[in-house]
This record gives sequence, structure tokens and C-alpha cells, in this order.
Amino acid sequence: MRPLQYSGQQSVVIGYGITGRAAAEFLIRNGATVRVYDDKASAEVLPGSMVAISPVDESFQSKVENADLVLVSPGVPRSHPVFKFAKEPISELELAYRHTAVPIVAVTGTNGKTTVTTLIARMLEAAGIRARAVGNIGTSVVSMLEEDLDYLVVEASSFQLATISSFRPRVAVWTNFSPDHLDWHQGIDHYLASKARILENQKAGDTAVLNAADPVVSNAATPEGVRRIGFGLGDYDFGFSPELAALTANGEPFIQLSKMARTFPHDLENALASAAAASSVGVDLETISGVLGEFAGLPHRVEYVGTIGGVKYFNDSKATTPASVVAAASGFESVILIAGGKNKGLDLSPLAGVAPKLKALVAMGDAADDLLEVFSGIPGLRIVKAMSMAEAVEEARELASEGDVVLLSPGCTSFDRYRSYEERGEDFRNAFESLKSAGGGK
Ligand code: UMA
Ligand code: ADP
Repeated sequence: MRPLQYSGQQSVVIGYGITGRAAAEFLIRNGATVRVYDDKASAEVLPGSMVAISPVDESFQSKVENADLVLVSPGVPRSHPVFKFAKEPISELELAYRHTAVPIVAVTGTNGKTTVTTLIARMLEAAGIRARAVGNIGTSVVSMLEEDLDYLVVEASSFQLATISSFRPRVAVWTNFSPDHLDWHQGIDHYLASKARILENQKAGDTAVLNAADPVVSNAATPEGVRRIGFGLGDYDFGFSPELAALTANGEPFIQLSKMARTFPHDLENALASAAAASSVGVDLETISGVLGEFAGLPHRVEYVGTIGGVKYFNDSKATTPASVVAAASGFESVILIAGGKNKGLDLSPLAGVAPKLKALVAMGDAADDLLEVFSGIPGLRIVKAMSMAEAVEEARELASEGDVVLLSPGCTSFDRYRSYEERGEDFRNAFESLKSAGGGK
């Protein structure tokens, strides 16, 4: 770790969640006086700590304007007054970057970030490189700075990238781009610009791993001398050969699909992005193949739950954008889709892209009526509305026949009914188990 100098400095931290706590502790440990604002807190001083927490009050503007450092938690939207008053608000990614010499592999994109971050970390570890998956995946980066590591593999959200200044990943991975988080960003332009910032501080000799089949990502500008590696389901640097049924590196097959644990189309894209990144830091293709052969996927991401009466059930609760639902459904032939939840300001009409795979739709949650509108014009499609997950799973069972798939892939956040996508996915699993123990319905 590099030496630190915050003695006598005033810092303001906005939000006291995973990020805010870790950042406040880090700054205090390094001599700063920290003031935390959290809109959900009543004014308090944490017992035994040096942290005073309050909601935005009259002193807020002057405290923010006069602070030496203003750190903003990722969930704090652009409409928050801190963005009006702070000279240079920074994210925790930026703070961590300023204090580490450990090289960073960073992963952004609308979908697939957590999966690709996990895969890259596993590939590096399998090669004997000491690496940790951190960031939006759930662990603050500053809390890892004391660890003895060779690489940090950072999942970087648009919220975190929006407030960087010098953050420079040696390897930047951009999985794909489609509209998301428009409520936070107040528009798609700011969302796109924030994602693109992952590349802006790269220097000659660094690597950008870019989705070659995605028109937005493949056209992103990189600084001079940055090595660009394209990946995708075609003839790219890291590509896919349908004839050989294999993933390829520079045209040469390195793993047969039959050897891979997950082979939906988006799984292959995630495998290629991860392989490209790991290979760029020196991991050999054999080690990479070994990891891909064992990786069974993460929970709540097109996760197989079980089979009732020849109908397979999959939990894809993490899918909170239309593009992710389309990707998930593309791996199946005849789908009963359970979708809906809280819309995060997105146009849901691209969900109609799943229509060719759909036998029926079960719409639920706050966005149910919006979904009915999107799908109502599709001839022959059965559509029902459900008031709860249990009802949705029962309805889906009624609509399904042997060989069909019931897929929970909401395309919306869970916050209308649940605290998290995990809780929603567990509710789906419980509804499945109840149906199964009741004999499978019908
Ligand atoms: N808060 C305010 N004012 C606001 C908004 C929030 O005071 O306007 C306060 C809340 O009252 C709460 C605290 O801020 O006390 C929460 O901060 P936060 O929402 O920034 O969340 P953290 O706990 O710091 O977690 C964040 C990421 N959360 C968000 O981006 C919303 C976590 O990603 C991430 O794992 C963690 O930092 C570590 O990096 C979550 C996420 O949903 C899983 N990410 C989005 C996604 O993946 O789609 C981007
Ligand atoms: P993120 O961290 O970006 O939300 P995850 O790896 O957690 O991404 O995957 C979330 C969901 O996005 C999955 O459940 C799946 O529906 C979809 N998904 C995953 N990878 C991709 C991809 N490469 N392209 C499109 N959709 C994807």
C-alpha cells in the first residue's frame, strides 16, 4: 500500500451502506475527520466511533463545499444535492485506486458483469495468481487494500464509474451495452458516458477487452497504444466456431462446448470475455479451459431449480433489464416467462424480443400492466397476471406442457415486493418446492 496523507483533512461521505462504511473507516484510519450523511439516518454519533451521521441538513452545503474530499456511495443518484455542491465527488473505486499499486482488471457492461468478474478471478487464482473479485459484486475495494494480492478484479457499475477521475484498469472489460439505470442517470447519454469512462485513463500497453458484436461497445474509443481484443460469437480474437463447436482464440479452438458446464449463448459470451482478459495477463488457455469446464454459474442467473412433470424451472431473478431477459430466453425453445417487478425507468418494449421463444407470459408486480401492453399484440400468446410468486408459479404450471421451460426472468428490479433479487429468487424456489411437494399441480 502507498503511504497516506489525510491528517487534518475534512471528508464527507454520502450514504452509510457497504461503500460508505468501508470508506469512512478507511479515511478515519488514515487521519481524516469524517462527516457522514445518510438520507435514511436520524442524526446520530455511532457509539465508540468517530462517525457522526445525519440526513441532509442546513450545514450540508457548506460542509460539502469546504470538504477536502467528498465520497459518494453508488446508490446516491445524480439528482442528489451533493452533485450540485461538491467540486469533485469521487466514488470508492477512485479512492481505492489512489491508494494501491496492485494492478486492476475492471469489468463493466449492462449484463454479465458479476459472472465475468467471478470467472476472471477464478482463472487468475487457478494459475496461481493471487486475485480477489471486488467492487459492485458486493465487497468494497478499499477494504481489500491491506491484502497481499497480485491483481484486483473489480466489478465496476456505471454509478461507480460516473465519479472516477484517475481510476485506470490495466485490463478493462466491457461486456455489452443496452439501456439501464435511466432513473439514476437521468438519461441514456450519461449512462453510456459513465460506462465508457472505464477506458478513459488507460495508457499504452494496457488492454481493452471489447464485445466485437455490440455496435456501441465495439465503437468505443480507446487511448493510443491500448491493445484492443474483440470477443463474441463469431470470428473474433476470442470467438466461436459453430463448425468446430468450440470457443477459439485467434482462430484456434481452446475448448469444446461439450467440455463446458454452461453453454447458453450468453454463457459463451461471458466465457470469451473472461478468457480474453485472463489470457491478456498471462493465464494459459489450458488453465482457462479448466475453469470453464467446472463453472456451473452463479445463483439466480439462469439457475436450474428442478423439473416437475417434464417441465424445467429456471431462476433468473438477477435479470433486471429487458436485454438480459432476451439473452436468457434465447437459450430455450418454448418458454413460460414470469416477468415484472419495479421498472427502473426503462422502455420495456425490447422485451418483445423474447416473443419467438414464448408460449405464455405470467406478468407480476408493479410493472404487470406495462408488460401486458408490450405483449398484448402478439398473436397466439397466452398472457395472465399473478398477484404473488406462488400464484405466478401455479399459473405457469397450468400453462406448461412436457418439454417446456418455466423461466423467472423479471426484466425489472425486485424492490416493489422484495428487499433484493436474491429474496425474489428464493421465493420462486420456495414456490417451486411447494408445487412439487403438492404433487406438481394439474
Ligand atoms: N443513501 C442515501 N441517499 C441516497 C441513496 C442512498 O443516503 O440518495 C444511503 C442509504 O440510505 C443507505 C446507503 O446510502 O444507507 C446505501 O448505499 P448504496 O445504495 O450506495 O449501497 P452500498 O451498500 O454502498 O452498496 C453499493 C452498491 N449499491 C448500489 O449500487 C445501489 C452495491 O451494488 C455494491 O455491491 C456495493 O456498493 C459494493 O461496491 C448493488 C447493486 O444493486 C448490489 N448495484 C447495481 C447493480 O448491480 O445493478 C449497480
Ligand atoms: P450483472 O452483474 O451485469 O447484473 P450477472 O452476471 O449478474 O450480470 O447476470 C445477470 C443477468 O444478466 C443474468 O441472470 C442473465 O439473465 C443476464 N446475462 C448474463 N450475462 C449476459 C450477457 N453476456 N449478455 C446478456 N445478458 C446476460
